[in-house]
Amino acid sequence: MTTDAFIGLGSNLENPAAQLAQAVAALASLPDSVLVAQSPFYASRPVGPQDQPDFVNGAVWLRTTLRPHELLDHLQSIEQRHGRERLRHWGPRTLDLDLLVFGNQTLADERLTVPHKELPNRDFVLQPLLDLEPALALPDGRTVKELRQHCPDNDLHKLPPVAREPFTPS
Ligand code: A4P
Ligand code: MG
Repeated sequence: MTTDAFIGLGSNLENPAAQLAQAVAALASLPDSVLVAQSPFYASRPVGPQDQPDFVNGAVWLRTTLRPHELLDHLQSIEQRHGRERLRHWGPRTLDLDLLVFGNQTLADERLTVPHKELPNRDFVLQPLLDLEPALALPDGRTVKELRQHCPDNDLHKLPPVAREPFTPS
């Protein structure tokens, strides 16, 4: 079965926009998946600890026959290849890949909560989703558009386009 999956990308270390561009290339080459579209990238103030650099955020739309936990495995292995270290909750990171929406599925187990639990509170997630698919709705019927109107403002700034990095398998 083919599912439309939306993935959030975030980075605030070691040239964040380049981290995201490389991650988009890695996502585009995942098995059993095609990249439908990528959003613009945005600069945003950190949510959580304030003693860390601003973030760059974006999102991609994948059409995939992977199952959700298989997709999460791939996201985590891409994070690892980007030197991701899990040091502090909501702290700085070279690359964070979150599975935001997986078709109309709702999942909650020890590894995976979908839709992502913070999605309604984060303009840096909702705005790229709106850019990708203005009609997107969550399984409970709430639209991303209405969530975006009610979520806290995090001073988003759209960044100029970054050239897609060639993907080099490691
Ligand atoms: N996990 C559960 N559900 C999911 C999902 N839908 N997608 C589990 C991905 N992972 C999911 O994640 C911890 C565990 O969440 C994983 O092992 C996975 O099994 P993590 O990325 O290792 O750890 P974390 O940073 O402690 O938590 P989390 O929840 O990923 O942090 P967030 O919510 O991503 O927040 N400010 C701005 N402006 N922009 C940002 O991108 N990001 C964060 C991190 C904080 N502030 C930010 C930003
Ligand atoms: Mg994460």
